[in-house]
Parts: sequence; structure tokens; C-alpha cells
Amino acid sequence: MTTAEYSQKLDTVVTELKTALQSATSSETVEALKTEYLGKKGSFTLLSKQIKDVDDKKEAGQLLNTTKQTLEDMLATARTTAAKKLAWIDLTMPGKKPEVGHTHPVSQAMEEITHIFEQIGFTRVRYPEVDWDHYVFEALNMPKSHPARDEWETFFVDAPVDNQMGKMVLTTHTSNGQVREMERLNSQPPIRMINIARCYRRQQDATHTQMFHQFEGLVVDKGITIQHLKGTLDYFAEQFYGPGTKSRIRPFHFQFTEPSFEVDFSCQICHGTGYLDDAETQKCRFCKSGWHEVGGAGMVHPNVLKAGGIDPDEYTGFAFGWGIERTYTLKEGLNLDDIRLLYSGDLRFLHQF
Ligand code: FA5
Repeated sequence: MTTAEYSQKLDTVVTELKTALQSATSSETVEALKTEYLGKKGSFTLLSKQIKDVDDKKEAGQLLNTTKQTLEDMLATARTTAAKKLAWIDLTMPGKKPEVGHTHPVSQAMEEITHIFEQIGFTRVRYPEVDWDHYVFEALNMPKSHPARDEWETFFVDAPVDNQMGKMVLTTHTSNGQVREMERLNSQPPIRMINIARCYRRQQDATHTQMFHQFEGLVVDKGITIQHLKGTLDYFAEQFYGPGTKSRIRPFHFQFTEPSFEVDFSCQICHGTGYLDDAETQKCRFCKSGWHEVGGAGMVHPNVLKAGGIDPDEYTGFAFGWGIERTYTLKEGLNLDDIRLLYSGDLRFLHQF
């Protein structure tokens, strides 16, 4: 082969690489081309082995060196260009926002409920969630061995028994705060308490969890009647569920209130009618009856006032206690089939609130 023919072949390799590099936008492509041309089986490497067939080996050797240098320079330039492209940032592109968490829906409900009651002079308090039998049962007119204790599905704590206070339990309801609040105020009404806390019961199904939250209202003063209770329920219904929501009380039994009631709020979907249409042909699937039960209430039992050192001949009071989860999930549009979802830690669910 003549030197001129060899030189032409080398020029062809340079032209080919030049063309290939024009469309090489990433460092990876540039490196791949380097292997394709200068690697062990690369087109330049194979051509360099043909030097033995060239007439003037000395001139061919010089041509080879120059060509190799040209190829390496071209690759180096392409590498720098690709790296610059990587560092280029389009400042007008929409940014990626970091994930920001938010308050859990149950905490949101607690804040809202606290605010609603603070507006009418209630004070938010907290009492132990691991408490003595005395405050959870005994002082609430449930003496030892009273059958009413069975309803509370209690978790007992394996702790030394106190002679006066009895066993330790996980609080089954926020009513343990009633006598504690009377004691905190040295048995001196007026009392306007809102006690929000975790409660625990041996229960687990679509409407019950072993740990849940309740809020307890307690008002004690001279001349407090059921009318004050009903007014407070109606006020809460309108504030929490929206204008037009009504409350309803039905006779019930609790050991610590007399009389006792179950409390319902009118359904916001069917406005208490139980039907979705005026002709009353379509039953409301949200409530079925027009009303939702949220918890209990009643006039504080004289024995409970006495346990708190308050004279029942001088003072009367009302109390109510409802589940936060239940109260909250009844809000319009929240129709939750299973309250356990609230504690599932499933972010797809929690992100919606
Ligand atoms: C009580 O706990 C009474 N202490 C309420 C009360 C207070 C009555 C003051 C009178 C005066 P009850 O067991 O019905 O009552 O519970 C009240 C509400 O707590 C229920 O309606 C429900 O909404 C909620 N609740 C009770 N157990 C659970 C549970 N395991 N999981 C979720 N919510 C619960």
C-alpha cells in the first residue's frame, strides 16, 4: 500500500469520528466512541496494524502519530462540551418541592374542638392517661364489684395497688378528669372544663380501636340545668359541623350522670330527614336514620359532686364525653368505613387531609 493510500484511510477515520461526535451529547456516548475508534478493536487501532504493508513505514508512522493526536484532541473537546451540557440548569423549570408533613387529622380535630369550647369560656386541661381506679370508676359512682364496671373493657396495669386509690388502669374514658378537675379547683365552682385525652379499651373492629381519643366537657355551677347542656350541644353542632346542624338527646344510663343521655347530631348530608330526596324514596346511605350518635352526656350525679368535695344541694352540673375519631369522621364528606385507617400510617390516606 502506498503512503498516500494509507494517509487517505487515516483521514477517513478522522472524518467518521468527527461526524459521530457531532451527535454525541453525553459523556457516556463520547467514551463509547473512544472505545469504538481507539480501543483494542477500534477502527484506528486496526488501521495502525496495517503499517507493516505500507511502502514508507517511517512517513506512515509519523502520519499515525499525528492522526492519533487529532483523534484524542477531538475526543477531549467533545468530553468538555458534554460535561458543560450536564452542568447547565434551566432556572425557569418548575422546582421539585420537598415533602412537607402536616398535623394528623385527629390532632387537627382536637385543635378545632379546643378552640370551639374556649370561645365559650371552657378551659382545656389534661389528666393522666394511666390513672387510679378511684378516678376512673370509684369516684364516678361505680363502687368496687359494681356490674357497670364491666362495660368499660379495661386494661389493668401491673403496678402496686394503692390502699385508697386502688389499682392502676389505662383510662377507659376522659371522665376520670371530672373529679380531678373538682380537686384542682379546690372544690370551688364555677367549673368549665374541656379534657381531651387518649383512652384505651379492649376493643378492635371497624368502629373501635384499642387506643382512641375522647373529649370531655364538665360544667358545674349554681343553677345549671339540662337546658344549658342542650344549648352547649347545639352550639357545638353548629360550630363543628356547620350551620343548621342540630343535636338530639335520648334517655340512657351512665352511673356518673342522672339523668343520662346519648347524644346525636343531625346528618349534614340529608339534614336529619334520613332521605336524600323530598319524596323520601332514596334513603341516606351516610346515616340511614337522619342522625349520628357521638357519645354520652348527662347531669352530674350527686355522688360524683360529693366525691369532688362539692355540695350537690348547692351546685349542679352537666357533663358530656365523645369520641374524637367518631365525631370527626362524621364530618361531611369524610364517610370513613373503618376508623382504624386513621392509625394505619398509610400516607396515601393521610395526604388527603
Ligand atoms: C363514655 O365513655 C362516657 N364517659 C361518656 C360520658 C361522659 C357520659 C360524661 C356522660 C357524661 P361511651 O362508652 O359511650 O361513654 O363512649 C363515648 C364515645 O367514645 C363513644 O360514643 C365513641 O364515640 C367513643 N368510643 C368508645 N369506645 C371507643 C373505641 N374503642 N374506639 C373508638 N371510639 C370509642
